Parts: sequence; structure tokens; C-alpha cells
Amino acid sequence: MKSKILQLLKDSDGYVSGEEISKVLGVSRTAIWKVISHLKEEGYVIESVTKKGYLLQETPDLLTEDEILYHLKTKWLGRKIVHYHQIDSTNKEAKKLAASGEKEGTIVISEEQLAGRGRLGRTWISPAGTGIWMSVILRPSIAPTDASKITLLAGLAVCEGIKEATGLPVQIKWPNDLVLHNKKICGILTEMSAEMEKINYIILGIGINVNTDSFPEDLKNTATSLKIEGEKEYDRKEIVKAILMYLEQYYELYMKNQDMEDLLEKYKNHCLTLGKEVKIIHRNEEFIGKAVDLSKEGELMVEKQDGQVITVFSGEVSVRGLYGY
Ligand code: BTX
Repeated sequence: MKSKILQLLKDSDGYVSGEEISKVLGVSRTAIWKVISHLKEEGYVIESVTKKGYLLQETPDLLTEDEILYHLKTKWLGRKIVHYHQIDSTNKEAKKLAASGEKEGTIVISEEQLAGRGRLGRTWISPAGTGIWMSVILRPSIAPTDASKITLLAGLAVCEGIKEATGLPVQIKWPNDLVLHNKKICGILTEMSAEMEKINYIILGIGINVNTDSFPEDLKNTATSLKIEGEKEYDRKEIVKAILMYLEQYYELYMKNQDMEDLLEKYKNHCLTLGKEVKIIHRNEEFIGKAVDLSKEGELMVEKQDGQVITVFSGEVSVRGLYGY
């Protein structure tokens, strides 16, 4: 009932009377009053005037289920949102949910992470109320060896979603760092539970610096936020909604075709790694070359200094001019 009352308030240009809400939803005036009090506690500013009714004046800047579901255009992705004000890591929580049977498409979002994680055990700083720290539960029926393609298409979807919602010229650093004006604004951590032939679930952890004002000294040269680069605050909800829409669309496209051809064409248009000199650190090997293309599978093709072209599946890739290399 809470989300329905909220929707009536949001959809109205002016006051909505208690009588009208009561008629539309078939609930008592007392029940409505209780919901309104509850909404006020959550941070909604609602004016109540005798004989006129209720007027929604302000919405809290929170990534709650009610806020994200409002005008969300997806069919199944993000239709259930588990929201926290504070958590250790949304990926950790999403893994717990997925392991106990949570369905595909459910999302865990937190306003703040106390132990946000990057790849290879690194830390992802996730201060309160300034970013998007969310994890998506997916259950693709593909071979575990194809899981890296989900990471690639997620990078593409997040890039296009941010671009659509903000107009900022975000680019992808292969495989899936998002970069704005040569600094990192987003990282993606994909974790998987699988058997030999089958994926049980994939957790797609997405971290985006949206309205962050500053970063610790050691990250200042490499990290940035949409606010720092765009010089204004952005609406986190609208960014989440746009990302979910692209992610659902691209995921469905990949699952239907079981190939990356169409998606890779789009990916290449946003990828700043191609054509650049790169340094590859893979296992104990390190070499410099030029990123010339992506293979059909989405791997990076690098021309070494001796002219030999090799395919890089994963590992650390530095791009000259980026993050201090
Ligand atoms: P990564 O290993 O590519 O990046 C981690 C590195 O990036 C850190 O070692 C640090 O140098 C730098 N870094 C840390 N925090 C930030 C930040 N906020 N902005 C820019 N650079 C930073 C990337 O890993 C994957 C990050 C995924 C984060 C999401 S948030 C939701 C989900 N839950 C969770 O615990 N992780 C994911």
C-alpha cells in the first residue's frame, strides 16, 4: 500500500485528498494517515492541509525500492530491490541471497559500504549517499567459461546508462573500468558460483562515484566522480534506472543470440583502450604493445613490438596516459 500511496502523490500535480486515496485504494483514512507518517519518517516531506489533503513536496535522495521502481521501464531486472543504509559489501549480501535461492534480477543496493570490495581482494571506497553501490543477481544458462562476456556487456550497459542519464562522455577501459576524462568513475566486480558445466549464479557488483566531492590522497590522481567532472550533482535514481534498462536489454540480446557480435560493435564505439599503447601484466609476464582490436569473444588483441598479435583474456591492462602509465 505504501508504494501505491506514494505513486498517487508523485503522479499528482497538487494535493491529493484522503477521500480520493481511500476510494482508489479501498483503505481507511486512518490507514492512509499511518502510511503518510511512515513516509515522513523515511524523509519524504509531505504537507497535510485540512480539506485539501496531502502534497508531496520533497523526496529523499535514497535508492530505495519505491524510488527505483517508480517509472522503471524494465520487465524483470530490478523489480525487487533490497535496500540498506549501511552494509559491509552488497556483493557479499547478494551472494548470500543467491545461495539461498533468490531469483534472477534481484538487486542489493546500499547507501554506504563499510567493506566494499574491488577485484583481487582490493578495497572499493563507498562513502554514504554519494555513489551507487549495487549488486545484481543473474542466473544465465551459459557455460562458466563464457561468464566474462557478462562482465563485458555489463560494462557497456553501465556506460550507456550513465551517458544517457547525465550526458557525460564516459568511456570503457577494457574490460570494464569506466573512465571519465581519463580517471576512473566506476568499477565492476563479477563473482560467480559454478559447477563444471553450469553457472549457479553470477553477482555483478557495480560501484559508481556519482556525487563524491573528494577522494583520499592516494586515489586523487586516478579516481573521479560524475559531480567533479560534470560540476553539478546528479540524480542517482535516474542513473540506476537507465543502467537497469540497458543491462536487461543487452543481457537478453546475448542470451538470445548466444554471441557478442552486435554488442561488441557498440562496445568498440565506447572503448578507449583500442588504438592505444598498453602495458599488459599477466601472471608473471609483462609486456608493452598496441591494442588493435577485440576478438569475437571480446578478448583484447594486442600487437607486440615484434609485430606478433596476441590475445589477452584477462589480467591487468594499463593504458598509456591513464592512471599514471
Ligand atoms: P578494481 O580492483 O579494479 O579497483 C579497486 C582499486 O581502485 C583500489 O585498489 C583503489 O586503487 C581504487 N579505488 C578504490 N575505491 C575507488 C573508488 N571509489 N573510485 C575509484 N577508484 C577506487 C573494481 O575493482 C571493482 C569495484 C566494484 C565495487 C562494487 S560496489 C558494489 C559491489 N559491492 C562490493 O563490495 N563491490 C562491488
